[in-house]
Amino acid sequence: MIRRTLILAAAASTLLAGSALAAKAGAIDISGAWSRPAPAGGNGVGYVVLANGGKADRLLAASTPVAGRVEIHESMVMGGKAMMHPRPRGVDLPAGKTVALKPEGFHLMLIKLNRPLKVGESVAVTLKFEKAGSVTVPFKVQATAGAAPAMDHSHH
Ligand SMILES: [Cu+2]
Repeated sequence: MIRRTLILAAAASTLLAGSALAAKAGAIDISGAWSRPAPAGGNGVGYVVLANGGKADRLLAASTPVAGRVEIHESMVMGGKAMMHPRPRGVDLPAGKTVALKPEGFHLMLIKLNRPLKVGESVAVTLKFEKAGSVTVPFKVQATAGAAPAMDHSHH
């Protein structure tokens, strides 16, 4: 696992000069991983783009040393109100398709952060795929995704 992570990190830095935000698990290209600043004891989020160049797969779970656990959620608007629902079965990654975990859609929820997440740092999140196995990816902590509105995660 450690050896694989090192190889992936080296490959990512070679392929994307200046960016350590891409990795690969099997046929799945992982890019654009980011998170938001959040206080210790609170919940953080994780967004990432998964491009599946192989057979149908699934994002099953995720974990990180900075949170007690990670859940996969889906945001949706119901009756004009933004809500989130756990997706215990994970996220389908159809063959040849790109699925983005992003604000107002699927996201990782980093439950009960054991330390604050600060803008500019990266947190290691391990993504577990049904077929492609596990890979650890740095999620860059940044204030915004650009036009994306801030989401309220306080109901957790
Ligand atoms: Cu959530």
